[in-house]
Amino acid sequence: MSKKFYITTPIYYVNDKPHIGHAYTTIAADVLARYYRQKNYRVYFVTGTDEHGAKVAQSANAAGMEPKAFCDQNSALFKETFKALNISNDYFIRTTDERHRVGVVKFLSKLHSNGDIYEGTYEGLYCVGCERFIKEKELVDGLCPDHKKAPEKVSERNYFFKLSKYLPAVRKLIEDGTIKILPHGREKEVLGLFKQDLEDFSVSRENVQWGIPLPFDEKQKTYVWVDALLNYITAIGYGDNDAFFEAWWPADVHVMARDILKFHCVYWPALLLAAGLPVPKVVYLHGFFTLDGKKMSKTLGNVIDPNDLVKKFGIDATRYLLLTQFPFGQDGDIKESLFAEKYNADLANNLGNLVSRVLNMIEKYCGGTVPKDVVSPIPLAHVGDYIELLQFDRALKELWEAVMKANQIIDEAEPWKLAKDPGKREQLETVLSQLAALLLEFAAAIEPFMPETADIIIGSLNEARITKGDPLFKRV
Ligand code: ME8
Repeated sequence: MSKKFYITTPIYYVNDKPHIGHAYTTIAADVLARYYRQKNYRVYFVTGTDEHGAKVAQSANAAGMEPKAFCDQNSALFKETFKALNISNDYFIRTTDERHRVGVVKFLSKLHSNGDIYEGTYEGLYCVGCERFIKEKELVDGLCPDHKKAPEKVSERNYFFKLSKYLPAVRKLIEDGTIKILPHGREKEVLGLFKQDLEDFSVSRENVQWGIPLPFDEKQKTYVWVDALLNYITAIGYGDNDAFFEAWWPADVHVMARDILKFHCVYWPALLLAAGLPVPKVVYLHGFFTLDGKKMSKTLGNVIDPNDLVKKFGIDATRYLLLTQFPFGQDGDIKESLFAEKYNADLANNLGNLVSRVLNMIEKYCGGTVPKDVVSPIPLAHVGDYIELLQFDRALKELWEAVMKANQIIDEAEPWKLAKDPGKREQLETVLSQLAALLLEFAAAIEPFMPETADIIIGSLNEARITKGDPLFKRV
């Protein structure tokens, strides 16, 4: 049987509608999922929405809505947006799903009966934006450095998870590579966390009503991060479908930005160990981007809705533009003003022209059929390796270099001149056949990134009679 590949994105908070940060991670995961399907892996790709907790409850309240109705509305927006971006997820999990609740209850009951959950009192600060307890010394001028808001003072009865008991084991799993933290460099950041004071953390909140009741104390609601992390197993049947769960767990890769590193690289493996479950194979932490140098935020009014990009540029171009802004593993800056320029240069001009030139010449000079069965003159040797390393920008760079070379081949060969000289027929047929072979290879390699474009190119070249067709990308 072919190999399995279970890939996840974070589940996103539904306190607001989706933005290009959510689109960015989900498109990247989609590229991997499509790539491994192409390689005949059995792929299961999960994304979804994180719906409980104080932040969502407060936003629902501000909107004058019941939390569940508010979640239904915003979760639907995420679903629609991912559809609009041609995301090929096999499953969309919502933490308000009944099957998720069943899994959470099973998991927490197990930890409780093993003695890994104990009752205590939390006194300290809580940042609703982060949905986490925050320490005095982390504050800058009394404010959470990420959310620029003063945290709430809380004093409440909580249940705690014995994180301390599992820390040495988690650390060892990271050090010996059982859990791979990628890209290289982030691993150091994670191991650095173990040198700080990592304390047992709360698995419940007493003062937050919007959540899953603890099975052993119904007055307490499951802490939103514990609820959320468990999505990775409930989505594949932990709690309601053992066989399916066994077939897919552990995750082959959890993809996310580095903002949620601690939860995924420390808390999550520790929780799994406590439940006697295998740990994920890879946690990939990509960079966090700013928009024109500023943090994307509602207050600044600079949040970009991915649906607006799709309306302006189309689906594949949106996917391309987001992934080519900066190297995937690094932090970066997105400049909205450069989108149109890059679209016109790379897509409308370079790729669009190449495809239309080749199809047009095959129609005009070869009666609409590729005359010869030849190999592509430009190898695309590393694209697959780059994708496997999540170096999407490098994969796309290699592909676009091939496009530019192909355009150069046309300029140098001048097929329109060859066509006028019967003695040069052989040469004309060879060059046009090579270009057709290149386009087919290019289309297969671009499929994970730009599935519709790949289909159009392959479809055009497989027509009984090839014609120039419509432009792939209209200039904007
Ligand atoms: O953290 N740059 O949800 P969230 C890059 N519900 N990626 C970005 C980004 C940016 N500027 N902004 C958002 C949560 N992202 C929790 C997760 S998982 C068990 C629970 C992406 O809605 C990136 O993937 O705040 C980041 O990790 C995620 O959105 C945070 O989404």
